[in-house]
Amino acid sequence: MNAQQVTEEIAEIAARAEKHADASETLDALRAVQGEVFGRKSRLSEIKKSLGSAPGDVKPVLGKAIGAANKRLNSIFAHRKAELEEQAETEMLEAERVDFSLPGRRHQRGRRHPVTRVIDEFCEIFFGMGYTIAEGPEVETDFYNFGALNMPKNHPARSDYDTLYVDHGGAAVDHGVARESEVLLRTHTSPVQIRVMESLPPPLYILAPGRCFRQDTVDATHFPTFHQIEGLAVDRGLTFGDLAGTLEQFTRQFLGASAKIRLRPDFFPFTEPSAELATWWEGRWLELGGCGMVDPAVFEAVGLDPEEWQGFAFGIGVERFAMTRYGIDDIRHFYRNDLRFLEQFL
Ligand code: FA5
Repeated sequence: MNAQQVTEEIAEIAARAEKHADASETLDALRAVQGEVFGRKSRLSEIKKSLGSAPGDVKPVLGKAIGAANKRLNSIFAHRKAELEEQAETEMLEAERVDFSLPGRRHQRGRRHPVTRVIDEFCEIFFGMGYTIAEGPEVETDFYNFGALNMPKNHPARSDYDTLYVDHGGAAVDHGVARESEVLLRTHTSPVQIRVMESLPPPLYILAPGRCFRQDTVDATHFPTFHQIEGLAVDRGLTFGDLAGTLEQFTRQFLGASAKIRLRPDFFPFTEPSAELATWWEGRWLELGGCGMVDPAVFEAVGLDPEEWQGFAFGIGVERFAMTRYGIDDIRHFYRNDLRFLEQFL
């Protein structure tokens, strides 16, 4: 082994490594160069390994050369590493710079759906008359939707409601004949009357807004999902006059002082007498819902004495009411999710 030659080679390796280190543009590239120079299979490692078997006079010379090269290379790599780290940090700060002078991005503000808005305003007026809100489930049982409302099985009035039944596996069988499920989507908000009277003692003044479902064919005034607002008052000595006065007061507040209501005899199994509520709007009468005095059979179903308590109830179609209020000609507009329609309601 020629000490002179190897010393020169070590100096060359160091000079080449310095060039490559300086040319490295990233920390990864620098690490790769470092690996090549100091790696186990590198020429420098080979020389280091051969040091053990080198002749006695060559050993100190080579040892010194290797030590010097190591020192030089370590300082070169450390220096370049510091430079690249600083550069990376500067780039990151630049990329993440926040420009405080940029105008902010505005949040798009939503607004209440006209149906929600009518319900809110409706409730507001009745709060003023001392009413509170009650709620019931949208998936009901036959008992609450029909039975307790004086519509036993096979009652002809049931056919007025195109009911959607819920199939949850166990088909009911009556005298060998399969019949509809006991579970259904409520066809009106009237079952809430029963739930309230079962759980709270009178006097009661409650309002129950909510979604109802019927298998109705879609047209300008029918939709399979729609909303009703139920009202129920139970107290001593209530009369039909109280019902008429309440509805008139409400309509005036909602539609204006000149608004007129019309109550015409109607039939609902759960009220007696019953009436159809209509309002005068742009030259014609519009039917809004039904109402009447709570039928004694309903009081009996919930364990209230009909001699002691009287009551009135009403159920109003929210979409139809909103159509009257805003001059909307087709119920389908409410559910098309067309912003051009919805944005007209502040
Ligand atoms: C009832 O549902 C009774 N529960 C109302 C009632 C309550 C009477 C309390 C007496 C005492 P009716 O089936 O007429 O009644 O429905 C009431 C209103 O709901 C209708 O006038 C209408 O405004 C609305 N309505 C009914 N079906 C639909 C439908 N498919 N789409 C939109 N609105 C509907």
